[in-house]
Amino acid sequence: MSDRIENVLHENRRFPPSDAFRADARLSSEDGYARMHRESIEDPESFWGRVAGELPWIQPFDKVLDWSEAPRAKWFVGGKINASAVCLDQHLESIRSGKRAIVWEGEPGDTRTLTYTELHTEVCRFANILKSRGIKKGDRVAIYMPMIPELAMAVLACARIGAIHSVVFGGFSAQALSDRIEDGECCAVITADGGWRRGKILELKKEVDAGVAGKDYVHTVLVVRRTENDVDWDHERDIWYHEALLKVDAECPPEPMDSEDVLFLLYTSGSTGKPKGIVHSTAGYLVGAYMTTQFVFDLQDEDVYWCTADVGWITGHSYIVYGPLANGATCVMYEGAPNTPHPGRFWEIVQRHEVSVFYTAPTAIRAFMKWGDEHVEKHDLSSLRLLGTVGESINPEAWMWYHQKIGGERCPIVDTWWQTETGSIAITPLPGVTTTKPGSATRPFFGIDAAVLDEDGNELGANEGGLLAIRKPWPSMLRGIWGDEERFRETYWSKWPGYYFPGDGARKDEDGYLWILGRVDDVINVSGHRLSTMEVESALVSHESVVEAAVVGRPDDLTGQAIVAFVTPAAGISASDELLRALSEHVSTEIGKLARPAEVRFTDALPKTRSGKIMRRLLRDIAAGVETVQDTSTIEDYAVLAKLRNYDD
Ligand code: 7RM
Repeated sequence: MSDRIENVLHENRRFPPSDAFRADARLSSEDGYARMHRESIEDPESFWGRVAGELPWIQPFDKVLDWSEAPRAKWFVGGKINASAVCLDQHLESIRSGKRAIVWEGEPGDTRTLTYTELHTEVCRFANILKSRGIKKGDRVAIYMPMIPELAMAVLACARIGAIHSVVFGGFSAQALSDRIEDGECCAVITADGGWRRGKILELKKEVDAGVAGKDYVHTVLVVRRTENDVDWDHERDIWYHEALLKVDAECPPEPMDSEDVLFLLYTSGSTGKPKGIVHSTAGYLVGAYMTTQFVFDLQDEDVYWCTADVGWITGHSYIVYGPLANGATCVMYEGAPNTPHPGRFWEIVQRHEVSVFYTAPTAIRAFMKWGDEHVEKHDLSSLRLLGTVGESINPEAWMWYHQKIGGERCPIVDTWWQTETGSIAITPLPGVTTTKPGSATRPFFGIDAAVLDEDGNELGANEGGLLAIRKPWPSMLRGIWGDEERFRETYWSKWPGYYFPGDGARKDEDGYLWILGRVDDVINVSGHRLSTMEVESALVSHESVVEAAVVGRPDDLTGQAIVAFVTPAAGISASDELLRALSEHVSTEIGKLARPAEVRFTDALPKTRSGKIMRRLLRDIAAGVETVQDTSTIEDYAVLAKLRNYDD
């Protein structure tokens, strides 16, 4: 049987960067990109050695790459560096010392601004609190916090003393937190009394109390006061941050860390069973985050940069904390929901802080489309000059809306493909160079040798859908799965010898542009035709009556699998047989009869992870009518699941 994924969607629109954008861009010529990319692949040691040389080293490295123990890469061997010093100390002696590092807005409307000098001081004091509790280099510290400045400080304070941080998204349950604390054997948890979400208090301390119950090895719970709700207190274990602050000074030299020392763990849910603690190194990770931030977001000193992700997700690690701060950028950080107190909250923030670079997820863009253009049009978005997306393929309809309504048709859009495992952006347009095509993440970043292969490792031809592969090591690649070497090798390195397997399907078009087809576990096989769920979804969403769609396969005696589509109709449109027929017809014209759903289920919401990814595995079980055995701990809204399950009732 063929393992190819059929290519069904065609997109002919092209968007070259404007002359105005190119005039000031860091990189503005195709030749420049081609030359740099070629060097990064052919001579990675000199390329990355030069980039790494821009960071402040405590002790220089003597070798750029050691791949002799593949898949265990060692980058910048022999060097010593500290991530918090890269993000903070290096700016103190420059014109950036008084520059705003973090411009924060709480959901209730309170604000706080920290300059690089101020953030440095806060991080040093924070680090001294950790030290005063005996926390030291190599210890694991769980961080479970709302999106407040202290979250960034906690991350950087751990990095400063060489403790390994493990950020757990503040919306996760006590159980999810408990599993992650246990897997990493964390000795401390940094949290807050609560955080604001949609006008309500998320009681984080309560979850922590449940999550650490019975774990004697957790000797410290450090609590930041945010929402002032009542909390239970263990006088041995718990300490208030604001009280501890009074007892420490602001002098804390950064711990010299070996390039390959672990900087952090971050858990991702695997396709089965227990979440994987992805391990990232210090220097390689920083070099990746630093360089991608600079080139993908074309960062200039005047920019006000806003990434809307949560720090509990890799996007927040790389593009709220490490990447932007290593570059001395001004970063906006927002605590709350995008529609609190009104659906225009994000645009109000863009206007107020004159955001120039804005990075969000397709799922958020589709929500804005659904809420209506009037909430966008009320605000002045003329400060924006560059837009980005991440998390899943962006359907061309959402891309065009983003381009027109948010970007005012003047901002390039960078559709960035990457993973927790890649550490930093791997496939992306460069905004001053790349002519974009809506829905394509375009071309590999420097150092990324991306190819589309079949199961046997043969490279496929133009427009043949297959498996995405990365054929060379890159600095910010994962260094392992915490405590599970076997799973690390099996999951990522066993498909083809020496090549990294990300688990995504892709095709390369005639211009060498990459189109990500979604997770290969999500591919549907109808009568021997392998279809990407993403493409069928994209066809559905291109119908005017649809805002969102998720497509899965259910077993079918005749065709192997049959397509089931879960569809959210646009505002004011209700489910009807007529709509059903119209959608079937639409998919038929867009893709072909073959891709017509056997069943369409209308729903007002889809089950998603907290980072906005549709949980197709759950939908697959629902479509097949079986009880789910999947890990549901990362689901955003259980009510959605319950509703879908009771569909037939
Ligand atoms: C950053 C992040 C990784 C998975 C990845 C893909 C999907 C991410 C895009 C995308 C198409 C994109 N890390 N993905 N970005 N698919 N186009 N621009 O999302 O570890 O949480 O997820 O997300 O399937 O493998 S993650």
